[in-house]
Amino acid sequence: MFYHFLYPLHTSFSSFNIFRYITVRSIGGAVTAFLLMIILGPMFIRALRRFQIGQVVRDDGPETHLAKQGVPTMGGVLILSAITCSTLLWARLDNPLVWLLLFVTLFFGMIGGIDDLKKVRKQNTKGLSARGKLLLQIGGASVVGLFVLLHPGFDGHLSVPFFKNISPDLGWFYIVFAVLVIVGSSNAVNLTDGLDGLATGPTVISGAVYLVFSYLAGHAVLANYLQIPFVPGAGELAIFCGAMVGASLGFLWFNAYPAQIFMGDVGSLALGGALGAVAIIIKQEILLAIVGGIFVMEALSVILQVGYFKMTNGKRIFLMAPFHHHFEKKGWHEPKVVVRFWIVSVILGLVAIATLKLR
Ligand code: 57M
Repeated sequence: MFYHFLYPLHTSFSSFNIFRYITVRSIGGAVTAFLLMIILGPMFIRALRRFQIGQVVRDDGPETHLAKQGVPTMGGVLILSAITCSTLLWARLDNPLVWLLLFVTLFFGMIGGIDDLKKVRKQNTKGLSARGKLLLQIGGASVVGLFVLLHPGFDGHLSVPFFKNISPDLGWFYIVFAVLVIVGSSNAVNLTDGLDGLATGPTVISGAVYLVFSYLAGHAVLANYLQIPFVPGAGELAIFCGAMVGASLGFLWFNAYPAQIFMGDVGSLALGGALGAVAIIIKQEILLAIVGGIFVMEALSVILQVGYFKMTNGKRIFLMAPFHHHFEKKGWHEPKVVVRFWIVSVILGLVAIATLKLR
């Protein structure tokens, strides 16, 4: 919005030129979203308490989690509001990629929100049916896959990190691939969101890395120089990513151990879906497995544990899945697990950035 209202004034006041720059607007988006979270957070937490929107904790988990019963949940509503307001303020609103990303994020948020409300209302841990949730997720993700294939200038080629000359063309199968990436990413973030700040930290890091990649993908000269796919208009997604980083950092303020609020499925499904969608739109799909390595490891730990559990009639690989519970069961203090996962996430983020030159 600022771009449309303030940038035209640059003819009278040259300093209004800054509203043209994606870098300035990305930082503006991050700071705005962060401030919205910090200012509205306490009020929002009080409102959740008043309306008794508190977490229902499973009784089969690590004992330390029983104390978390009733912690206000659905903080994702505030995260999504901050991301949306900030993106609408700082991004160019004539860019269809921005609208696509906002749509898919809010759609995934809606799925999570319905799930959360069902759990809170019924006061149990069963929300939407797994099948219903998956079908809705597939529907939302297909929109992105279709858009990418049908939009002029986009195609079904994949970028493979570290290999500039390998770019397989998936053709129409790209839609299925896009669905796998977006739905997988959404559910992986959801599985990771089981300790204070655990999902929020890697979301900040992944958002920051994709901010850089979106900026580069939208810049013809830099994309060509770095030999990454040039996606016209992708630069504006850097503003969305900035807003996601700012909102997640602002949320972490309250979600850090001991958490005063959880994001709920409304937050985790939406943030994961958004990361998957950015990866698809800017054609850096496989990179997500590196940047979001923590999410991948958490999801894999569940797949392996459940598979092995079924195959062996009740034997386990980990003390408990997802992976973070394994370390808790081993006696690591919760913040220790979380900070160590963040450290791994930072390193993976750096590796992802390094793929720009190592190819
Ligand atoms: C949801 N949600 C947390 C909060 C958050 C297939 C199976 C492995 C699925 C998995 C599962 O359901 N995972 C997804 C994870 C829950 O948090 C809420 O959910 C939102 C995110 N979706 O925002 O609203 C609990 O996580 C804790 N929490 C924090 N801090 C936070 O900032 O401490 C969350 C956010 C909260 C709180 O305690 O109540 C969750 O874990 O429920 N299932 C599991 O994760 C279960 N694993 C399991 O059953 N493993 C088995 C195998 C054979 C399937 C095994 O290894 O033996 C565990 N989950 C729990 N307890 N809570 C089992 C034990």
